[in-house]
Amino acid sequence: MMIFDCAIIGAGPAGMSAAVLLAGTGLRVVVLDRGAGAGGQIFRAAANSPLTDAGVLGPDYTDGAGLIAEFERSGVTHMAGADVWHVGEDGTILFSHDGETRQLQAREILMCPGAMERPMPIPGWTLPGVMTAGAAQVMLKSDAVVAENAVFAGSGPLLYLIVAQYLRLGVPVAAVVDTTPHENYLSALPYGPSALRAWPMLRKGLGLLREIKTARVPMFKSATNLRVLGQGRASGLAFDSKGAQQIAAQHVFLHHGVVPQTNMTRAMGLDHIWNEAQQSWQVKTDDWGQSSTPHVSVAGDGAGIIGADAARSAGRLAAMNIAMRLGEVSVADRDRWARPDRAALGHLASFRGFVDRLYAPVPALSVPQEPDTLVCRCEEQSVQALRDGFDAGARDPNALKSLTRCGMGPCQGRQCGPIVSGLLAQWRREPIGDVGYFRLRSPQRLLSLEEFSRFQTITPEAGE
Ligand SMILES: Cc1cc2nc3c(=O)[nH]c(=O)nc-3n(C[C@H](O)[C@@H](O)[C@H](O)COP(=O)(O)OP(=O)(O)OC[C@H]3O[C@@H](n4cnc5c(N)ncnc54)[C@H](O)[C@@H]3O)c2cc1C
Repeated sequence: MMIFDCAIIGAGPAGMSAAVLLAGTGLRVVVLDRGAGAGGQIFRAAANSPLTDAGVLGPDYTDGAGLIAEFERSGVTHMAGADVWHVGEDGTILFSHDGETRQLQAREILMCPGAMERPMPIPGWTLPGVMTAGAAQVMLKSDAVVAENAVFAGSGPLLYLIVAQYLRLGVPVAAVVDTTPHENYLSALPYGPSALRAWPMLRKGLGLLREIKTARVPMFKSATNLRVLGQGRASGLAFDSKGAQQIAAQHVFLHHGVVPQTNMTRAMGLDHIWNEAQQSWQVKTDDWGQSSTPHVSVAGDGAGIIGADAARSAGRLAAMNIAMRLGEVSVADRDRWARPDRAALGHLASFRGFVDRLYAPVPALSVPQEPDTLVCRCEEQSVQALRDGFDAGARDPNALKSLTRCGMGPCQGRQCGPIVSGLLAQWRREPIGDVGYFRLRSPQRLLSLEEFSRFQTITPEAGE
C-alpha cells in the first residue's frame, strides 16, 4: 500500500504552517481536520466568514485568511470533516469522514490538536443557558449567532477578546465578572519587564480592556464565590466583589483559560508532564516537537499553551525536523532554517511567562467544593458521588472511573478529567502531577456500528 510521508492532524496555525513548509520539500503530506474548513480555533471560518464585516473580529482574525489561502495553494491533501479517533504506533490513522471509517498510513505523524477551554465547574455550570465563552465565539465565527445581554465571567485574554468582539458588533453585554485575584497581579509583576519586550502583545491586551471600559460595560473585579442562578435554566449570576452581587441574564458565558487537548496523545501512550506554571497536563516533547515516540511529533497549543503566533513557529520547527528525519534536508540546513522561528519563540516566551502568572487559574474555580455540583456531565456524577467512590477506596483517576463511570461518556473525560485529578489531589493532599490522569484508549469518540462497518483506505494517489 502506498503511504503518506507525513500526516498532520489539525489545520490550525500550527498544522497549516507545518503543511506549507513540508509541501515545499515535495513530500506527500495529508492534513486531517474535523472542521469544515482550515483555520483552527483562531481562524475559524476566516476564509468564508458569515459576518458582513469580519473586520470587527480584529486583524488577528482577518490575517488568518492569508495563511489559509497559502495552505490551500500548497498542494497538500487536505481532508476537511475528518475526525481522527485512532493513531497507531505503526503510523496507522483511523478517522470518521462522511459517515465512514477511513484509514491511512504515514511515515511521520504531526499532531496539532490545539487547546480546549479549562472547565469552570461553578455551581449551576451545567444549566441550560450556560456555556463557555469560547463556545459563544464559535457560534459567532461560524454562524454569526450572538446572545444579547449575556454575563461573561472568568479571566484571561480570550475572555476580554470575545467581549470586545461582541461590543464591536454592537451586541449589548450585561456585565464582565473578572475573577483574576489581586495576588496574580503581584506574582506577575516580576515578569512585567520581560513582557514589555513583547510590547505589541501587551498593547493588544490593554486595548481590549480599554474597549470594554469605554463601552461602559459593568466590570466587577476580583470576583469570588460565583454561582449561576436559576432553576431549570440560567437566570443570572451571583458572586462576591466588594460585597454580594447579582446580575440577571439568560446567558452566562464562562472562561477560565485554555489547556492542551491531550486525549489523542494520551491514547497513543505518549509521555506527558504536568506544567506547574500553566496548571495543565501536556505531552512531553523535545524542542522540535518530537514526542517519546520518535516518528510522532506534536506542535502548537496541543503541546503546551503558547498562543497562535508561537503555534505557527512551533509547527514550522516540527516540520523542519520531520523533513530532516525523512532525508529531505541535512541537520545543518534544518538548524539554519530554524533560527528565525527559534528567535520568534524566545521573544514570545517572555510574554507568555507574564500571562501565565497573571491569569493563573484560581483553584476554587477549577475544583468544585459543593457536594452536588456535577463533575462528569456525561455520566452525571457529582462531587459527592466521587467523594463516596474515593472513601470506598478509589484513590486514583482510573479507579474512580471504574467505580463511578466518570469519564466514560461521550466526551471521554475531556471535561471531567482535569477536575477529577484536581479533586483527588485535594483529597489525597498531594500534587496533581503525582495523582495522574485517566488512562485513555481509542476510539476517542463514540462510533456507530454502521460507520465502523463502512471502511475505506486512503492512499496518496486516492487522496482527495
Ligand atoms: C474555543 C477557543 C477559541 C479560541 N479563540 C482564539 C482567538 O479568537 N484568538 C486567539 O488568539 N486565540 C484563540 N484561541 C487560542 C487558540 O487555540 C490559538 O492559540 C491557536 O489557534 C492555536 O493554534 P493550534 O494550531 O495549536 O490549534 P488550533 O487552532 O486549535 O487547531 C487545532 C485543530 O485541530 C483539529 N483537531 C483537534 N483534534 C482533532 C481530531 N481528533 N481529529 C481531527 N481534527 C482535530 C481542530 O478541529 C482544530 O482545527 C482559542 C482557543 C479556544 C479553545
